[in-house]
Amino acid sequence: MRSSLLFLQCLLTLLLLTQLRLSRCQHGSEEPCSLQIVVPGLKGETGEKGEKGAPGRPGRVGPPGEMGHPGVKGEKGLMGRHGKAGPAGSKGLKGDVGDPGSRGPNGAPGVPCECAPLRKMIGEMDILVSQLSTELKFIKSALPSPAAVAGVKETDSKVYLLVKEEKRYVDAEVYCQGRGGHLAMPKDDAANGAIASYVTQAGLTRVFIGINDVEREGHFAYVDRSPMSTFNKWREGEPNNAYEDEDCAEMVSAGGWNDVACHLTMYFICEFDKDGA
Ligand code: GN1
Ligand code: CA
Ligand code: CA
Repeated sequence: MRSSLLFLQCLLTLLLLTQLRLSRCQHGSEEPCSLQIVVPGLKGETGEKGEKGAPGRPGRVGPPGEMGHPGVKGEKGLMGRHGKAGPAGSKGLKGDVGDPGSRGPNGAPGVPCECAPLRKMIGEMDILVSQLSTELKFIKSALPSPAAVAGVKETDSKVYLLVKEEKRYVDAEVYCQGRGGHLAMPKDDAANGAIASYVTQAGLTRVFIGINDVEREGHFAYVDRSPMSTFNKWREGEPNNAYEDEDCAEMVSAGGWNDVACHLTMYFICEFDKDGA
């Protein structure tokens, strides 16, 4: 088997060499083409051992080793920096009252009292207190039916009270007298304007005022029986005693007056003198 293999190898080598020689002939060689057979010689003897080779390349990185034993504990480090300030704490309890201090030195001698100006001031304050008490009593008297009282309006000398209860003229005057006043009696432009603005601010269009000609037709007077002076605010064409039945008076929102029947019911305005007026 081995010798037949060797024979086959020799035959292949011979074929190869034959091919080579043929190809050289075809490429224009001056040698005449001839067939030469080349046969390999015998195997030589084993040579001497060569020198030691150069060191090889480093091997691949190995897997991580096992964890070592814990080392010896190190020394304590230095103190760290201060941390940030924390939130404020809750307020502490009040401390005990301290002991009284020792008595101070005597003050300088006083000057003789000038009592007259002080007495005068005290007298004036007494008057103010009494005025305030009167006003407070009045306000309190108006309180039992606060829903009906649309606040008060003041001038230098009067306090006006708008009463939002519909009453006939006589009942309205009774109501005002029961609180120490009368139906409003405008006796000059300032008073008439104050009452008119009060009515307008309240969003009303008409209120009874304290003027009538009940005693004598055509001769109007105030409800406290004081006569009417030249001042009046009758609207154009009034008083007209319409239906021969108009002996009382109303103020409309712009401040003008109109005579109306006394048996009508409507809101009204009371007036009160301020103390000393
Ligand atoms: C009113 O109701 P009539 O229009 O006739 C008013 C009178 C006025 C008159 C002026 C109850 O009368 O007092 O003079 O308008 N009567 C009532 O036009 O308001
Ligand atoms: Ca009349
Ligand atoms: Ca009228």
